[in-house]
Amino acid sequence: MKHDNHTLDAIIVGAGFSGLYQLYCLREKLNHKVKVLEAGGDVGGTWYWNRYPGARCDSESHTYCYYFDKHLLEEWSWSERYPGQAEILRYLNFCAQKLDLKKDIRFNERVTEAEWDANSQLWHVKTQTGQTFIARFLITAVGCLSSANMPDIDGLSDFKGEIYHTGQWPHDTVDFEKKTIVVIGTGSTGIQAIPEIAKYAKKLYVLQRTPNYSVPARNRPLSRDFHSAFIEDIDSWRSKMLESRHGHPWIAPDRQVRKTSAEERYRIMEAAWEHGGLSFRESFDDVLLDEESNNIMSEFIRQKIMSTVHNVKTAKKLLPKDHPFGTKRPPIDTNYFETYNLEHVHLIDVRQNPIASCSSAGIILTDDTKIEADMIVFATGFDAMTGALQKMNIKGRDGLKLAEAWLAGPQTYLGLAVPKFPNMFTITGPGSPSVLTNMPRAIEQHVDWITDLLRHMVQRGYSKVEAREAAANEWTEHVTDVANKTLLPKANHSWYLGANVPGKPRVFMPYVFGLNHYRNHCDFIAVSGYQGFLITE
Ligand code: N01
Repeated sequence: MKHDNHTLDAIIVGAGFSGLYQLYCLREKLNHKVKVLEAGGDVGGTWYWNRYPGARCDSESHTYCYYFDKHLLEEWSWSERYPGQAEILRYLNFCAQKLDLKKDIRFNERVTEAEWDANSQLWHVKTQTGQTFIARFLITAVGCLSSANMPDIDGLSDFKGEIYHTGQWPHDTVDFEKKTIVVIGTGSTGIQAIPEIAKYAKKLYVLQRTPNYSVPARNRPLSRDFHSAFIEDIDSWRSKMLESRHGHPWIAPDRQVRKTSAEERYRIMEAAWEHGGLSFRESFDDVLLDEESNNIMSEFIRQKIMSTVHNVKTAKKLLPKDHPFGTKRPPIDTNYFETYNLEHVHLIDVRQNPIASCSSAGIILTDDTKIEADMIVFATGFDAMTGALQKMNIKGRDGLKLAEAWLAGPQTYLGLAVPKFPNMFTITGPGSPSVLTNMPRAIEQHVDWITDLLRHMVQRGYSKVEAREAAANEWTEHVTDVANKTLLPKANHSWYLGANVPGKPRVFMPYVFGLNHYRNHCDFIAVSGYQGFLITE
């Protein structure tokens, strides 16, 4: 594409898994002039920010990595079944160095504004440092869970102790020793952090609003033999992941909970529980489709909680009852429920007795109970899927703000593009399978697809592409329809629905039909000449 020396072919926002791979593809395959703008001080995305104790991925290590380059797979060997935060950061640095990516990344450049200029047909992107970058394409690679959700608690600024949000964890060591600590939130993050913080705290209060299902991770070290066997078999691992709904290397067998005898299903669930990890949910294929089947599996987990936690009152408080298993992102844990057997760990139900305010000394509950603390840790999640995109103040055609366009919920075509926002792509955007999958598989698919579309445009001399409104409307309706065929929208407080953020429209955002079906559909759209897009000179 032709432009002056200052104009880039593309600006990519974010240097996590998606931004790094998109940079590599555009630079190496299309010879594009590209800059990545990254708010953080280094590569890593979610793994740069989420440094809280216990932070670890729930996809298995040898699947939670790039598969596009055999050398990267061969040269990096993972040390544990699930990769810890620090190891993932080392891995992404290794990839960035091998592929020489950092030279095209501007760190500490938080995007504050991006505007489409109809005259020049270019994006003008401004950052917090006052710089402006100009490019033909704007590609967001900001992750789905990167805008922290901080509850608005009356008097929080009066608190004299330390305050942390798990998603914005400091780089310096946080010292828990001899301290009384409050953790708010029992999602995947809280469930990982609580056992680690409990190891050091003098006293730990867990403020739980919604009890959660959690399955043991059964993390363990991996041997060199594991790595060699994996390398021998990479193609088979890859094809299993690509054939599956979630991008993990397992496929739910054609087996339904309800149609399996009580004895047999107990045996299956017990074996899956012992094996540990997210595949527990895939022991049957009707868990998210059939309420009665789901209830049987949910009850199995409730019994595990009752038999793990010694104090019956505490155990009962931990039983998830207000949503079916798997309808909120299922956490996997290491000694989460066991932690409540420690004498210095106290569970407080803030659904029954909500947080009223904060004082200089700690948290005050509605019944006037005062919890004095040295530190409050917010494990309260994210303004998921749309938060980080909207924070960038993106303006499309005729000055339309993305926040206005999405007032009633995100409207996208394939989760990849938004009508009235020409030449903009949203990697793992709302309306794509993203958070319901093993993310690197979803990311590679999106990046490959965007790269192919840009190649298609270069080859034909086109310079502008925009999703058609009718196609986006139809896709967004389809996303809602397929979600409604499952139990997933039944979780009242789920971030999948935006229900965790006050005032956010209640719309089921990820695409539940499966990464395998989604990929086929995207491929079909490409071979049909990019149906649903208006591509022009
Ligand atoms: O966030 P969450 P998260 N007062 O939204 C509670 C991924 N992830 O950071 O359920 C009191 O799930 C809230 O209560 P409720 C993964 O996709 C992956 O834990 O809304 N409590 C909930 O308990 C995950 O799903 C990994 O009633 C308040 C908690 O805070 C996603 O990130 C590890 C509150 C928030 O849970 C987000 O997980 C970690 C308030 N005002 C995360 N506001 C792995 O790969 C919120 N809460 C393993």
